[in-house]
Amino acid sequence: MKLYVYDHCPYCVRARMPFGLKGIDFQLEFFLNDDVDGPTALIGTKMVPILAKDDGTYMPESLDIVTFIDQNFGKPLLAPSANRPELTDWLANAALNPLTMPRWVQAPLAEFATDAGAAYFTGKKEELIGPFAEHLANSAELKEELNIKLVTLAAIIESPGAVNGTLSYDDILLFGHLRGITIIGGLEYPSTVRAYLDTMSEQSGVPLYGSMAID
Ligand SMILES: N[C@@H](CCC(=O)N[C@@H](CS)C(=O)NCC(=O)O)C(=O)O
Repeated sequence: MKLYVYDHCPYCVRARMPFGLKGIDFQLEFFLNDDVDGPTALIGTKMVPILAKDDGTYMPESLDIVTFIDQNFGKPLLAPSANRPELTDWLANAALNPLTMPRWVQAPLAEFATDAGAAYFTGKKEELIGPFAEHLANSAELKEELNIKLVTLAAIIESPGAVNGTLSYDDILLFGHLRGITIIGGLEYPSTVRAYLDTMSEQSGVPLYGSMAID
């Protein structure tokens, strides 16, 4: 099987996770961010993640891919979401984009390997969140706000390998979005959040950004 992704894409992290968690062989393929024809040829629109199945068909939608892999390859691992309001609220209010987007595009990620790939991302995302330069200039304040949110998150995480204590769809949602913040240099991680990131990365095989982090 092949999974088509962008490295930075939180939905793609979701789709990558069950392969690592279950030790299933797959090939990771990266589209350039401005490649419209590649994904469109597979699923009729420019969207990732896309799973190329062994039967020759293509599956979009991150959570459909997660369920397909979890249910059809070995014993299912993932418990249903516990629908914890504190976690739902945290994810809904995390507002990570002004910190992450201007940094992802400066990092050596496969989807930004060409100037056109990076320019496409910057143009499209600045329409959504405003000029990257302004967010970068406002980094100290944004990081201070995120540091406070990470303290709130620490109280929600029940164990380093599972936000609810047992691996579940909530880990797919949480690590999917949280992994991206490791591109931000100089954050203060509460030990519970640091341990969760490290453990989930190791178990899912989705690397953190580590030395790529940008202050
Ligand atoms: N509901 C979709 C959302 C996927 C999604 O929004 N992917 C983004 C990348 S993070 C995308 O491909 N957007 C089109 C683009 O970047 O041009 C899923 O869960 O798979």
